Amino acid sequence: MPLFATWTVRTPRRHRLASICAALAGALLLGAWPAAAQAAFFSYDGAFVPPGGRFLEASGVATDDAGRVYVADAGAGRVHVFESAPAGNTFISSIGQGQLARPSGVAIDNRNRIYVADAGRNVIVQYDSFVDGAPTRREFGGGGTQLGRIDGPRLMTTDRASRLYVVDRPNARVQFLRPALDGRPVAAFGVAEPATFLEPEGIARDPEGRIFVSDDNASDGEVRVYDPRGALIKKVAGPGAGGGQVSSPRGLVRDPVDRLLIVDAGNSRVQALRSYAEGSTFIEAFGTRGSGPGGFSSPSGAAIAPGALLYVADTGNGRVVRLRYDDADADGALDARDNCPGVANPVQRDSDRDKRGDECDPDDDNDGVPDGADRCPRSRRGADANGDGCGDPRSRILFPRARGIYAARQAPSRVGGFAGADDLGVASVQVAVARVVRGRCAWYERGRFRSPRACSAPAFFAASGQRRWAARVGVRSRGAYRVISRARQTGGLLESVFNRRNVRSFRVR
Ligand SMILES: [Ca+2]
Ligand SMILES: [Ca+2]
Ligand SMILES: [Ca+2]
Ligand SMILES: [Ca+2]
Repeated sequence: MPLFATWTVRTPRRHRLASICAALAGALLLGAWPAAAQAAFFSYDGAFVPPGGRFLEASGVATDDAGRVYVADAGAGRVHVFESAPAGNTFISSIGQGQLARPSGVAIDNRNRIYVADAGRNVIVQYDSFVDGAPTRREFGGGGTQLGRIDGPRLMTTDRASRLYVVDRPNARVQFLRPALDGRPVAAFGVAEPATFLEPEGIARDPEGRIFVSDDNASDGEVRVYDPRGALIKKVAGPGAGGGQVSSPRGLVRDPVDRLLIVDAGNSRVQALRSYAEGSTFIEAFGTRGSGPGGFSSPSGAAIAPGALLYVADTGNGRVVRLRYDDADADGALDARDNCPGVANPVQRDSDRDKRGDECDPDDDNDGVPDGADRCPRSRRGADANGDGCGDPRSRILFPRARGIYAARQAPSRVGGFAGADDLGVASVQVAVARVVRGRCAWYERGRFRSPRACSAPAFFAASGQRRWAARVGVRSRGAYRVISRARQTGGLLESVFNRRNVRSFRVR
């Protein structure tokens, strides 16, 4: 019985939410967030099998951009593809039937090309698509010890340049290949030295190019890390059953925050270690020997997917197990990257992009008006004269055109434009039109231009429309004219700043 095994039985989401809310309510009373660290790092989230009821020998697992899961079934001689969905993983299709002998590993590159390690034929097979009966795109490798030959490919990984890193177990080495160049080898390095590292199986690579390799041995299994040129840096996990110790380690996965997830087959569990930069120290283990939820039997490959999911080939139980990890609030965002840990906010919306999710941010739009008092809590455009958190109303004149000169016959009969008032919206728009005579303004009221008076006292009348507005004016005489517009915000605030946007002059001659 492993010392650090944890049992977590899946709780219905409704109950999880209720308990999160209860925890939050309690935490708010105490003035603190619930401690995410108290929750289990891993939790069981289901399991799936292909048509036929079980995997004959599930080995490597990979996922693509869309979260689809590819499972190499060495016993069935094909790769099964499954859809990813919150409710579970439904079977889509199979690849390589009649072509693959014993597919051991599978990897997907950043263009969703599929690479299958066929341990039965000592080749890597590349496919373009997961569609049923997809044609073989290309094969490379072939048995042998020379560079570019592979005697018994196991698990694989890719990098952003679409290089493929293959564990060549009988040759106790890792090879880098370039599928784009017909699988031309880039380099290889041996893993056997120092001694006892003779059964390499799993591989993972971090963004700095460091390569993690597992040694699938029950008594002296380890996980080692190598530099990008294949020089051994150190051992990150040694033999044993304690936290951070391994027995027959197989699949390795690097997660988005550089943690290492290890399929610790001999101990029937998975483990999480902190990033290399944090010393690769032990975080938590999950699993025990068995076939129920939380049980594993001789697991092998693994892969992560969007939604804080980890898929593990539970080989002896003929299934693939889906775990949720580092997601105490069950919102599908890894808590290490969750912008509101402790609250389920799957959308992770962060209106002001300050890295605090709206659900955790007391001022979502960062305008200094707290959400509770902010009438536009998630928007703020321009000045805010009355401090309600909403941008002030603004109107803009589109026609007549600025400094336009019109013949008397074509004098404008309408003025119009646009208006906006943040999320509260525009209630109405008013306009004032004057004929300018020797520095005084004859304002247009009730269908005609009145006697000249001060230009500083415009006579506004209602335009029709809101966001798009227009008004009729009866301009007939030659002369200089001025148009002013102002918008009223829903709730009352009237536009009070006048400039070239909302004040226009034109001339009729
Ligand atoms: Ca989360
Ligand atoms: Ca969250
Ligand atoms: Ca924010
Ligand atoms: Ca605000």
